[in-house]
Amino acid sequence: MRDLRLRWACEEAGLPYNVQTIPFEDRETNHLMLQPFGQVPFMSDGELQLFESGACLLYLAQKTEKLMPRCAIEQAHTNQWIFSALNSIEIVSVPWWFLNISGNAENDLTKWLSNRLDQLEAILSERDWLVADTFTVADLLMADVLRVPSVRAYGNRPATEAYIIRTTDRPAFKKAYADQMVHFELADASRA
Ligand SMILES: N[C@@H](CCC(=O)N[C@@H](CS)C(=O)NCC(=O)O)C(=O)O
Repeated sequence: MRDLRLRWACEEAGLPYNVQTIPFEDRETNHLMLQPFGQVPFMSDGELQLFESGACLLYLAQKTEKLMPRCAIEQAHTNQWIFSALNSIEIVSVPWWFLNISGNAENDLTKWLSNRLDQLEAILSERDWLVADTFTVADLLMADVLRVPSVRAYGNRPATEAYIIRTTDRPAFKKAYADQMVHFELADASRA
């Protein structure tokens, strides 16, 4: 779930936060004012109400150098890789994943995704992090897009695999992930 991205960013940045659950039932009446497409995640910070995980991450990143360098050029490069993760990788990986789980494993998106992942593998073979030799919110997002089990298991791309391990080995990811699992379990139990 894409809400993990926001948790993970807050953990990396040491920002206090709390997570709430919103039911997917009756989205027309209880959800659309907060997220016009009825999706999650969305967030608030004081008066600010924000949706789109990429926009939320960029907002959080402006609060701390731990997520984005302060140098204008490096910020531009962070933005660039944020858009790449969403608009060059996830734009293919999500429809590909959807076709796969709905029984269309032989689909035309496979070649497209494969090409994108190979191109990214070439980049990740040459460096540990996407921007400025350091972990940024762009790595957080790219790793979250890539770590989807079917996407990461698809093909042999050792640099990409090492990158996902490097990013998800971070204490902030581990805490965010563990907390999210507990959150889901409690939410399921309260619905049962
Ligand atoms: N572009 C949105 C996508 C959000 C999204 O697809 N969220 C999923 C859950 S991870 C969702 O709410 N799906 C239900 C739906 O699209 O109706 C973002 O990055 O925030």
